[in-house]
Amino acid sequence: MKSRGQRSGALASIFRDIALLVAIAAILAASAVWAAPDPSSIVLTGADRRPATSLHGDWAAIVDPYFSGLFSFHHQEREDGWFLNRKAKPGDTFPTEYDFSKASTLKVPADWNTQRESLFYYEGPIWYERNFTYQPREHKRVFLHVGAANYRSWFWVNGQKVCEHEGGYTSFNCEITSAIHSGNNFIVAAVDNMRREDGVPTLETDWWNYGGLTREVSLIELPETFIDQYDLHLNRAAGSVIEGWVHVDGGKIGDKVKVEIPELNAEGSSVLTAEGRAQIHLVASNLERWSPETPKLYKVKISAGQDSIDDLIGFRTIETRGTEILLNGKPIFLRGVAIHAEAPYRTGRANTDKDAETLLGWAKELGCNYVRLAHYPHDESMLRAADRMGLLVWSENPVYWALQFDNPKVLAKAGQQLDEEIGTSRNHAAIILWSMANETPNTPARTHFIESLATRARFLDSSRLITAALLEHAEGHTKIVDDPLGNVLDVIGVNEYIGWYEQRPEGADSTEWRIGYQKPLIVSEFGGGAKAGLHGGENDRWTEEYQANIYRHQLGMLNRIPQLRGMSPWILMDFRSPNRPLAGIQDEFNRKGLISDQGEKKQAFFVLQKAYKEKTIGKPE
Ligand code: GCB
Repeated sequence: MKSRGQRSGALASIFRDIALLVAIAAILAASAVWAAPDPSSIVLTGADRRPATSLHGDWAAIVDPYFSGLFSFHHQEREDGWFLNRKAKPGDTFPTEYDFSKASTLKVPADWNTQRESLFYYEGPIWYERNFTYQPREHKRVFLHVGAANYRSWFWVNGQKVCEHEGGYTSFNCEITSAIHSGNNFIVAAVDNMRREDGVPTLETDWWNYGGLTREVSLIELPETFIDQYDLHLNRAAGSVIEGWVHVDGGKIGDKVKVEIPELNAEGSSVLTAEGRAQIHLVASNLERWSPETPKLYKVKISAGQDSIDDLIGFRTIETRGTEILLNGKPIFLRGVAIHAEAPYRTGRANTDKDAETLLGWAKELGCNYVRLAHYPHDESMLRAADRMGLLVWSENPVYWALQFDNPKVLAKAGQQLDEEIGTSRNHAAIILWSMANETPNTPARTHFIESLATRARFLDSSRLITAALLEHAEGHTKIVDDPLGNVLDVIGVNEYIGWYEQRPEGADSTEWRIGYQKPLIVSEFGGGAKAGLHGGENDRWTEEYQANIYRHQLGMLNRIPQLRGMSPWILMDFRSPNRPLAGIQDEFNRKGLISDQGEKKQAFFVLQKAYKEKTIGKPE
């Protein structure tokens, strides 16, 4: 007979095996949801580093609220919608109701809402068309690169459908090799920004639903076999080892792949496995690590067969130890601010280098070393600027508020957007946190849904930390963070609005916090609204004084949370939201910005700036 000790040992091992099987099943289940990616569009890492033909400029545009360009009068999808004929050909026997050559134009890349007054509130489909000339070359494949199209989009080249996409904040690439020809070509796109119950995000959000081809659209030419994705990062344990992989689309087993960092005289090469992937390992002694103080980027050349790409990559490590966040092995406090992709001064969707430099420049001026890019993946230009300027980034999947968490199709959509987010941005040193969600309701279906996403994110990228912005609840003067989702996170994010949606700002003074997890905590949102230039007493809502008062009391309270490792108050700049109609004050802007949409700094900006610059907030590093 076995002793108690042996029995419990055997039982423990059975439980370990079961736990392992459950974990494997969870991973398989999570991957199964994404097992069949849409073959018509692919994800490219470093797409902005590829030579490209930009299709920016004026596109003919037809507003089609009933979507009759895509659906017949019995609401059947048309294979070759009326719009594709563009205009009546001689001998046509049917009336042609649409003619792009007579239509007015919209700028691309841009949202349509801020281009035409009649489109300000528009939610629905708009058709775009553009002519271009092209000279395809032999043995080359051509891809239509779409930086983002909100929310669903369909594309045809010379009347041939090339792809369909769902998700408004990630880039994708449609192969158009067989549709494009030499000389004059035309492209037709339908973009529909109608909110959907089964969308990601869904019907309710607190930001403007900017529609259109909101980010760069271009043509990228690639060799027949080409590097589609790669991941290069610093090994956590061995300081001078850069590891990762390169994937080659169409590559054959045994094909050679090389990665070089000329400045470091470092080189690594390897061969493709049957999955078209080569593992990379290279020793880079004398490597200067990327950090907010020294945002060093290296030119990295990746080559495989006929293809090569030069990227600019920084190398650093990020991990947690107990309740610490360690950047390059050293504890760091994240002095941050949240940012929406709202364009400074002109409003609308932010999508230029200048927008990124203005927004992140303000964050630097505030004394930040970190920004939360809410609530969806931002434009590549923002991530490049964060890499250059030395700002750590929280990047977020648009799993916002109450999605249909029990709908497997919605999980697949969130998963696809996560794949695109990680696939395109995985080499940005700036990104340290993948955020799975924001303020989701605590239900078993929700927890299961986000757990699957977290499993997927870790499977795709084990070098970064997983987080989410949770909700808190209160017992008397104690705020409690015990959402079960915390179990699957590396870093706990929590949003709270003491002084705005509840209590007076002074309420923070008597508030204690009980965090149910021994993990680093980031207060991912707090704040309150103020109209720039509106002054009054500390107790007068909407004044700059009231907002500044919230910040003063919040800072005192936050400093009393022992495991606080960062904060990103809501928000750097005022942003448009249809939920904010208060006339004369909000005028459809969420006014919680520290800076107005016209660049005016409010008093709270200086309160936070002082705390950040003098490091009176957070644990000394
Ligand atoms: C939140 C949301 C954010 C809103 C903000 C607000 O909790 O995460 O998207 O904009 O509050 O201003 O109420």
